[in-house]
This record gives sequence, C-alpha cells and structure tokens, in this order.
Amino acid sequence: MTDEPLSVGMLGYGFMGDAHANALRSLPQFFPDAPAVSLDVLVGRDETAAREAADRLGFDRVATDWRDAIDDVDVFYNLGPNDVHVEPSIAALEEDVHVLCEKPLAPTVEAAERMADAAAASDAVAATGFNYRFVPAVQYAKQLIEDGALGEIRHARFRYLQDWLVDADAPWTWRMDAESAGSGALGDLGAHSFDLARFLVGDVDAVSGHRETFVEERVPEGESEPRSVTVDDAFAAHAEFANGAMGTFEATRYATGRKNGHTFEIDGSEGALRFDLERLNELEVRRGDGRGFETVLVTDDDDPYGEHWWPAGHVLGWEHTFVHENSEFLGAAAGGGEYAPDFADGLAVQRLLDAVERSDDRREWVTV
Ligand code: 4PW
Repeated sequence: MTDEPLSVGMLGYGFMGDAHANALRSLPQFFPDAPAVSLDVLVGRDETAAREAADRLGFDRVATDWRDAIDDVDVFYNLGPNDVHVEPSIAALEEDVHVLCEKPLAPTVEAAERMADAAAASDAVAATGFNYRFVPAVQYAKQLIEDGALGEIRHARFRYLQDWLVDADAPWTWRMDAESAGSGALGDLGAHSFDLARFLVGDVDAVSGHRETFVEERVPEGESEPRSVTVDDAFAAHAEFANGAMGTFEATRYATGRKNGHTFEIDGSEGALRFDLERLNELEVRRGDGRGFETVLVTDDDDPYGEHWWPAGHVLGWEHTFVHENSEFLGAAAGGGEYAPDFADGLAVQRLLDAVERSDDRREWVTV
C-alpha cells in the first residue's frame, strides 16, 4: 500500500458530487485507516460554475474537458449523466486509473459491456455506485441470510417510491431523456433494487416487465418550450430468481407523498426480513415461529461499520452509506484488493434493466 495520498479527479458536482465529497472529507476522522486523498481536479463544462463548486468542495483546480483530468489522477469519480459514464470511465481504466462510476452504469447494455470489458482489461479498481449495499442494516441482512437464518428464500419484494414528478410543473431534466439517461425510474431507482436483490437473494433468470410514462412533455427550467419525456415514469416487474425465489419490483416518481421510500421484504422458510430506507438504522427480523417481527437497531459497535461511529443508538443517515462505500473503494484502490459492486455487477444490473424493457415491448417474459 502506498503512503502518498491518492489524487482524485471528479466529474460532476451536483447531488452526487456533494455526497462523495462529504464522504471523502469524513474519512480521515472516522476511518483513519482509509487511504489519504488529495482533491486535485473537478471537471465541469461550465468553468465558472465548476470553479465555484471546486472552492466549495475543496478541489485545487478545475478542468472543462475530462481528457485533461484523467492522466493526472489516481482515482476518477464519474458522477455525470448516464451517457457521460461511458467514454471517460473507459479512458480512465485504460490508463489504470481507479474509477467509481455512479449508477446505472450506462444508458445501454452495449455501453455497459464496453465498460465492463475495459474494467476486466485494467489493473485498476472499477466500482459501480450502488451505495445502498453499505447501509449497516443491509449488510446485517446479508449476514443473516448467509448464516441461514431465513432458510430457503421464497419471496423477495423490492419497491422504490418517490414523488417528485407528481408536480405537473416539475421541470424537464436530462433524467427524462432516453439518450442521456437510458431509462427513467427503472434505471435511476430500479437499478438500486436490482443490485440489492442480486446482493441479498442472488441472480435473476427471467423477468416480466411493465413501464408507464404518465406525462409526455415537460418544460426545462428557465425555458418556455416543452421537451418530450422519452423514458418511463414508473415500472413494475415480476422476476424469477435462479434459486427458485419469486421477486416483485416496483419503482416510480409518482408515489404521492413518498420521498425516498426504498423498501424490501424477503420471506424464507425459517424467517423473514423487512427494511425501509427511510428508517435505515432498523431491520425488522422474524425468526423461527415467533408471533411477529422484532425491530433490530443496527447501531451496535459490533454491527457493520458500527465501531467507526457513535455509541449504540446514536443513529446514522443516508450520507454515511457514501462514507462506507468510499472507505471500501479507496482501500481496494490503494491496496490492490477486490471491490464489489464492480463493473461486472453494474453490467449484470444493466442486463436486468434491458430485460424489463424488452419484456414490456414484447408483452412477454424475457430470459436474462
Ligand atoms: O441514486 C438515486 C438517485 O438518482 C438515489 O439513491 C436517490 O434517488 C436519491 O436521488 C435519486
């Protein structure tokens, strides 16, 4: 492991830029064993806005072209729109620069395959930003499942519900454009659910999907002409897992009153689990033939990541998932170790997103 700080380049400085920069600032205090980093260059097309963001987030300099950033850094964070994930991530991996790319990995399966190929050919670590794997309660759920506490898994239900498009005046953004985003709620929210499903339950063999777009046009902020919404607003899918479990998935931006309602329930022959991201310190566990679910507060010292934070019961939030994710990613980058979820996991999820779309187009089940 090197003692030199890893120099960081970051493309994008919106929501995800804040989340990752905050995580990088927290690491030295709470994860002192994590490799040190130096925030070298922030990449954005608008130089003035990028400079303001660089000052706010603590980066030394800015670049308006990602090509000017990649050669000089050890680690590259790709936090741009989904279509911008592809070429910069591949170019960085070709230079053996470690990459953390936000999800979904790409707008299409073909692009995700090229990214996974570049990762396989590179000596660098290639991480896909599925941060919810790093919720302590999710890791605790994984341990329970691996220890056999649920027995044979029969059902897995995943829902990701948001409501920011219920507002008829919500502006058009790149997230509503198929070319930039690939898909809508399916790729933005469903990708998280499919990743957790693969992490906790296993591979999915086949899906039957259904998508809807409720509002066909919206007006971009500060403009007067509407633009077409070319992605799904919501999706639902049935899934057949390789281990025989049945899955159901649903995600929407039209769930009135739900802000970030990412939930799952897993039922097995010996027990069951329930999780709700809006109560992320808790896992509801049903063991044996008890009469109901026990609510386990996953904040003890010996719980996943517990020893790094506050005394038991002093709860964590959404932002801590990024701290955990970054500690694992940078540790693998500095030490040459394995990291998951990697680009192969990102590609596996992309194939599921694509299968849902093909199934909906054909109105039939699709084998993944
Ligand atoms: O990745 C997801 C985003 O695109 C997030 O986890 C939540 O939903 C917050 O914003 C969107």
